[in-house]
Amino acid sequence: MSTPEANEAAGTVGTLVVVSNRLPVDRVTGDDGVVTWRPSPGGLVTAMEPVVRDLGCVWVGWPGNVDEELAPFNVDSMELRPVSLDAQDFTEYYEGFSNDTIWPLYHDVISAPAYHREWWDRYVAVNRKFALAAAEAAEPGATVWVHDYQLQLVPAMLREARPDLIIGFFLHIPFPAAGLFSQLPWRRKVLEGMLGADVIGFQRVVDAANFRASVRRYVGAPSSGNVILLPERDGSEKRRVLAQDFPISIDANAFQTLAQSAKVRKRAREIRRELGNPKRIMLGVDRLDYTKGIRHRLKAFAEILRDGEVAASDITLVQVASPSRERVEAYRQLRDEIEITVSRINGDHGTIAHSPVMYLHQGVPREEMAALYLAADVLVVTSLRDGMNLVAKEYLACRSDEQGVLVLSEFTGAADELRRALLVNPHDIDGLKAAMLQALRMPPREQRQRMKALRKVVFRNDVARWSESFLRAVEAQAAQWRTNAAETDPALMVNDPVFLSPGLDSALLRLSAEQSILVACDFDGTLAPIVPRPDDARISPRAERALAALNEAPGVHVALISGRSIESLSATGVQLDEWIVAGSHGAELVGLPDAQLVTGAPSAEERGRLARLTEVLQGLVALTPGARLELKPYGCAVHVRQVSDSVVGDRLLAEAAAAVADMGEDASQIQSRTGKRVLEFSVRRASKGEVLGIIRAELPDATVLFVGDDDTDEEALQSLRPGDVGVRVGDAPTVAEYRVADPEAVAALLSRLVNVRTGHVIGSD
Ligand code: ADQ
Repeated sequence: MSTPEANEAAGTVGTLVVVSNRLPVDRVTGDDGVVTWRPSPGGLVTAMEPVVRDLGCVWVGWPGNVDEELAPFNVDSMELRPVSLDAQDFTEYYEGFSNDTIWPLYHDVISAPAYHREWWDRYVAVNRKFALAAAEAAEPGATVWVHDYQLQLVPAMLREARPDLIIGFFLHIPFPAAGLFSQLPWRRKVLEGMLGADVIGFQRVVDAANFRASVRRYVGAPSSGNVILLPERDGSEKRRVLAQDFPISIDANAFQTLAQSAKVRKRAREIRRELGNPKRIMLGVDRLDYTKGIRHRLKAFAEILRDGEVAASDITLVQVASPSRERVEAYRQLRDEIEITVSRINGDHGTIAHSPVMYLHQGVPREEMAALYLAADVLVVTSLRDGMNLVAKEYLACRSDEQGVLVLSEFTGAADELRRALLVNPHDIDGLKAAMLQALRMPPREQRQRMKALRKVVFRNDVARWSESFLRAVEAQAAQWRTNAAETDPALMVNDPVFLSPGLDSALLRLSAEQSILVACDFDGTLAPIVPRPDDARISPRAERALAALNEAPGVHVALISGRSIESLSATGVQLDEWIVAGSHGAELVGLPDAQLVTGAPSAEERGRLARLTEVLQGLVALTPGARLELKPYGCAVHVRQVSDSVVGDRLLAEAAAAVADMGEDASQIQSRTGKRVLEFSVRRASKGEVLGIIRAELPDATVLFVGDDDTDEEALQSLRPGDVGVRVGDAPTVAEYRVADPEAVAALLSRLVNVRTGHVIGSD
């Protein structure tokens, strides 16, 4: 059982009640016939385990056998409340409506969904059983967390029975586009069932958006950002429901620790040996499900062997496919097809000594899985549609050696976060083959660079953070509803004190709907207010929070494009690690997915020229009190912001320009730029426009928002294309279509983009 203190820390009231189709335990019958239960492996359990371990909970679910009445029992820190299902419940509610109607429909109709009225009736009846069991288990005012597509009606049924409860619902699988969802004969009832919750969590931004669109269409309830406003019959407001993405993750540390254990490392070496020490091991781990694209993976693999791109004797594809839903016809067929294909590949390309595909139709214990992850040079995830895909994250968590390559389908929720994986469209077999070959041939250095970045994402966003943020949102939503406090009204909070012009606001709305966005900003005068001493410049906290939120949002990249050197940007304290950063007007560039593009150190020739330039300018600047020479990796800048007499300052700038023009052969190789009370010289030709071009070549699908305040930003603004949004800060002449007044307005603009893209609110400071 949970302790009140622990629950308070998580923001929940009373004991947390979790409701899911299956109880998270498996029955073990000992030799003496005594039945015990142990926590079972698998998607939801894996994710919830750390939360429950810390908090304890009551868990309501089906124990896994039909026609069995069991009294509540305890396993570890969980009190388990079994819900009994009979054989017909199992066939019609579970195999039928859940796995042969909702599952294929929500996975974009990869297999045709079947619609049967008796399945639906049974689904309603079984959902009621679960709701009643949860209602009985929950203490007054408790938080109930309902999971997944089998129990979509439970939230509303539970609210009706127990209006005192705080209810969260999380959908582990995708939510389809309104056009597909509209097929479901009981679409409105399903939406109303889910809307019984205070918070509805989805894996991806697009799932939440799809849901809100269906709610608008079939329930007639509008939304403001991520908040759905449920009307009463008379049109007055009844309740607010938050429908937002909460991408699930794994207990990354636990996987890492497991993979670092001597036993698992030894087992990984053993696996390699047992496979005959092939040069490369490729791994696939899935439930045997048609959504996982196993056929596509095998087809691409077979073609690589057929084309002679890789010798069959040099490679083994280990495919672990755990048995799943074996009584549903589509799954039976799939198993047959896969097993025929595997035999065909091994028949065509194998020898007595070696089979290129090692196929295991079985679940694998977690330790063995960690050893497989360690042994695998490449993990291939080819889902045609997948809510998240935890296998991809587990692989990354296990690879503290920073080796190994992840080939990842862009149709997984994980692809929204894991952008440095080799992303593939599994329907494009040629593209998939190319990615597999790239992965198999990737040099260790590039593996390390990618793996490092990918692991960062998994460790930052682990399952503890997932559950905490979900439970916090549930509690906040409920508190707000209870107090009905105007100051926490999200609709009011998005009304920013800074007014953005309607034209710019609609440009942001249009931009936010793009699949891929690059938000590129200048620093001084744009994100950071101009201050007398450049060293004192600081990014506005609100802009920093907004950029961090944008950078975490799927499909959004953040770039800083500044005249400052990267070192000088870092010295202001701004956190650059996660962003693309172009310094020294683009002469320096870091953080692009393609590490090749990261700019190297100055050449010997550039260093020589820079030394001569510095010498000339140092002499001049020393003579003018208040003037300062800033040294950069590729140039130097003469600052006169602190020269008290502006005429003297201007004269120094003119003298500096003349002195550099006099530098003989060097002069033609030195580029100069005028900024606000600063004249800059660079020994490497670069411009903000050019560097923006380099960045966008790496992100070819991105639509760009560029914000800058300086004349040097005009080069970037000029390079924008139709559909991009250009914003100039201040009132100087510009080619930009939009203007804002100052860095405070830039922070408001970025916050607005966060709100319309993700529904999150970044308040003003
Ligand atoms: P699943 O479709 O089951 O989950 P996935 O997220 O890849 O898919 O895997 C869940 C867990 O099962 C992982 O911990 C994995 O290690 C384990 N697993 C998979 N195959 C296994 C095997 N052969 N042997 C042993 N263990 C195996 C659903 C959704 C996903 C979503 C999760 C969690 O379909 O999209 O990521 O829920 O929300």
